[in-house]
Amino acid sequence: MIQLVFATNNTHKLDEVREVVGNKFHIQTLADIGCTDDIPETGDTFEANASQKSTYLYSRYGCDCFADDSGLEVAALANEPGVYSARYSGTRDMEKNIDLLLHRLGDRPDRAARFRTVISLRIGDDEHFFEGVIEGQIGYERQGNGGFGYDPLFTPNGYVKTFAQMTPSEKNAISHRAIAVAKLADFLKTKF
Ligand code: ITT
Repeated sequence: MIQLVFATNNTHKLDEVREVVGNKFHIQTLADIGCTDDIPETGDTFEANASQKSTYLYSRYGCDCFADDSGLEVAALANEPGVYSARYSGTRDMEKNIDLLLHRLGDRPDRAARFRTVISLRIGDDEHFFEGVIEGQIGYERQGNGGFGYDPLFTPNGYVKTFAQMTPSEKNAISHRAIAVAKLADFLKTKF
């Protein structure tokens, strides 16, 4: 079976990707290969950051791997927080990040937003990108306890529950990450 290292320190991402992939291929963690490095992430696009993470891992550890860079783009805030989603308030504290987003949006009626994931896959010297996007709306307050990150604020278009009110499998049936991972899995199926 194909083995790939997922270059992430975010255990929520790992759980989501493992659920979507099932037994199609085997995902190893950074811990599995003994990597405790703080992998740099200094780009200003999702593509650049995903590539930076997978390239770092491939060049130091020589393993086939992939990395996901993702975030929330809010139309009325000129697509903020975007690549800064994880540290929007200057910290990784999601309570503060969510508070800042709600503060900046205020009571504006235009609450359109999208989650975007870009995956960079490194197999040998080859690199391939896969993207997933889901459009939705930002709420006026948090709703739900599931998921992670900005999930309590985001209701996908056509649904009444936020990602945080959905079960993991409900979120994984439609999410930006699931869309990107499904493309990755299809690609691997044709190649191996
Ligand atoms: P790695 O870089 O180690 O993978 P990270 O959490 O730093 O983990 P990113 O740099 O890709 O990941 O930052 C993405 C941030 O965007 C993440 O911390 C969340 O705040 C937010 N985010 C991404 N996907 C999300 C999702 O499915 N639901 C809610 N928030 C999400």
